[in-house]
Amino acid sequence: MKNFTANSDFTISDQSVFETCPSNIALIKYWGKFVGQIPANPSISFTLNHCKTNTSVDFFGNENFSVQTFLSGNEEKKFSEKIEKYFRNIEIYLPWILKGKYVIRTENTFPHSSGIASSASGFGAIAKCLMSLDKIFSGKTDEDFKLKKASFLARLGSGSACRSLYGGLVVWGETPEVKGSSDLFAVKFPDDEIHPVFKNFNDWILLIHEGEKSVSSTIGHALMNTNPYAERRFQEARENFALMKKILKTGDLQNFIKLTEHEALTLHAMMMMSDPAFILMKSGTLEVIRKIWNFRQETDLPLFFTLDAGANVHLLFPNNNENQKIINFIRSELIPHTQNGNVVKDLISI
Ligand code: 2P0
Repeated sequence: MKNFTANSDFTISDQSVFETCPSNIALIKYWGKFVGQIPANPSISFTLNHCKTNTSVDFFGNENFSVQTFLSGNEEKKFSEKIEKYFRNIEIYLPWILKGKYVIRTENTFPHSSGIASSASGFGAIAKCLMSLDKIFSGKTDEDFKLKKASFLARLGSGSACRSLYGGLVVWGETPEVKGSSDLFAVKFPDDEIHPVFKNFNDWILLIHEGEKSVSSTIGHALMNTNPYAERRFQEARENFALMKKILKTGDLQNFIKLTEHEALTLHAMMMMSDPAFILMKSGTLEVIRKIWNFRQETDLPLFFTLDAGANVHLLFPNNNENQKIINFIRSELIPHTQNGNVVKDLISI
């Protein structure tokens, strides 16, 4: 952490910066953390192509510290309070951060209150804006360092956000499987360790439930502290990470499907084993999973799912010319389980 602390060698001025940051979906899940936003196990995620947050920051230097935030043009006082607290927490890393007034305008490219997590792309975009300001104020121009520090700062806002900065497959959490990996920031998973079959995938997000979920991820993570299965889960996640690395290299799609679905179901099993227990899946989530399994059994076609901490289902299938049957099936059998017929069609390309 010492590396990212900064001295007070800076000159502030009024500035405006703009940054965009994508969302990500984990294949090996982060669920459970230690003090200081340290993950209990390594995770790996696909970066999405279309689901992004666009953020502009107007900084007025030498005014009293305050934060005003607008989401899609509407003032969000709760966001402002959260960001103000976040800025106070990271002052040792950006010593100029409390020396001005901020007007932050942010919007997501995915529908508002769709139930798609915006904290990853949101904190990713803010951290990028902060590092752009830091570059101006401190005169430090090392782009690699700037990216790494943006990931480090994004993590302190929301853990999964640190995986949104690089594109492609991204790893967060120290593991002997990935050189340079760290609990403090994410790193890119090497492109030459990824078989071509995984380099062009569809991720269609079925909006089973739109709107806020009943239990936040932060509370969900905290409940792992008393979950009797937590240690076993953290150990299994490490084993699964090693297995995933092999699968990514060899292009073993069958085992990729099996492991990705297992991770998603384990995440939700952990929620059910928490005290108090909670369930974020809806009946539509379960119906979709049942139908996907039947479809695969009948057709042998590579349609599978992963889940975030919510009811929506991420449908994963290779992006090639042979998937018309899969698309027809999604249209006729799966979309009817969405709340309002909405699907966010995203892509993963590496
Ligand atoms: C992940 N999730 O790996 C896991 C799997 C959701 C399901 O990280 O408390 O918003 O801000 O660190 O990162 C969602 O939790 O939680 C999450 P905080 P975060 O993507």
